[in-house]
Amino acid sequence: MRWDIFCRVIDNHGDLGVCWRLSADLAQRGHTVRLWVDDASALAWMAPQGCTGVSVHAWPNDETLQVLAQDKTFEVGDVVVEAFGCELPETFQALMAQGTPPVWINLEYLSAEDYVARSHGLASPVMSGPARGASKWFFFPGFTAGTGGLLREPHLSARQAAFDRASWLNALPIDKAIDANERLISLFCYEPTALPALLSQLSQTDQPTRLLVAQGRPKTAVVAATQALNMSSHGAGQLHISALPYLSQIDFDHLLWSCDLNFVRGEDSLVRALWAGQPLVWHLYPQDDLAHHDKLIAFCQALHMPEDLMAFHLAWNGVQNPSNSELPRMALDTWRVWAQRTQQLLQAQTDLTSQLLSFVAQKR
Ligand code: TRH
Repeated sequence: MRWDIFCRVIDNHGDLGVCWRLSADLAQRGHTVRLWVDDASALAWMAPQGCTGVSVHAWPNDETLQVLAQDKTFEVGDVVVEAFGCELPETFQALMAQGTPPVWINLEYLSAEDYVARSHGLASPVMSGPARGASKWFFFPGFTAGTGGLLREPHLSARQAAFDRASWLNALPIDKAIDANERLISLFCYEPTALPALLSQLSQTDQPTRLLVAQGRPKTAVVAATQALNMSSHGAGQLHISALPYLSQIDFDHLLWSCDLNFVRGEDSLVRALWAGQPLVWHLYPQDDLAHHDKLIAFCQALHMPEDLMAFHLAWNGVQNPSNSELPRMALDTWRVWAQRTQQLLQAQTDLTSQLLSFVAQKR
């Protein structure tokens, strides 16, 4: 089938990260995808190699849409995906109303909260605008049956089985080669108040530790935290801090597969860390109304997280007393058992793209 996927980059990289991953997954299954995005610049490092079957288009302005409307050869896709409620341009909606209406999907944000299973797959009639009377279908990713599932491309486990950790780490462009006896921790976060506590905890552990810091906000946050601690930006004691360049999504997976603990954030890197099967700590996208606290608790409970890992999550996300910047101790052995079990549990679930394809087949 032919797909039109619309994506607005709010801030950070997850909107585009998810839409690209979905587009590439569909294309690799033989579909043709047009990805319409207002700011595609992050694809330069996220997916430098592009993907056959995916064409990237600037978010269409009225002029472009007028041209498309006159272009007799232009056809709206069989499926239109409005990612994260990004509101399709009215003129495009008018094009959708001509001819056979496409299946209109609103792909929602990922959450483990109860409302997801209740809302997933429901139709919402379009009450106004040129597509009035059409139905928009709400598709909610999720961790449990009754939701739309999680993005997991078909060849992922084959890739993981073939991965050569040692040679990938050796080729990593960082300040100092990684030592075999170093514990590896990746850091992808916003600005957690507990970051200084993490750095000082890691500098005093009993094992040499390498913190691999992702480019962008994590790197800036680490510089600020080391200054606050009067610590060198390269770390101290048992801790050595290495800044990473922006990695492609493929290499970002390799980072997660190589580390003994992954600090991830937002939505897409959380799912990739779950597939990595290594201990993870999730930093939620902070929301003013603290809605992310409920989202976090629901996640910890839905995935039966060990108590101490949940306590670590609450501290890392500043739940309870945000001023508390202390962190509980890490228990990587028990956290790894949980991560492996959770990976197996979630891999048994039908992946999001497969569920989306059968959902669309019913609605066409
Ligand atoms: O960047 P994020 O914080 O995006 C967030 C979430 O999507 C959140 O749901 C949304 O509300 C908010 O944006 C607006 O975190 P996320 O979701 O993990 O997306 C990051 C993407 O960037 C992910 O696809 C991984 C990718 N990435 C790389 O490929 N290479 C890198 O070097 C880095 C740092 C990220």
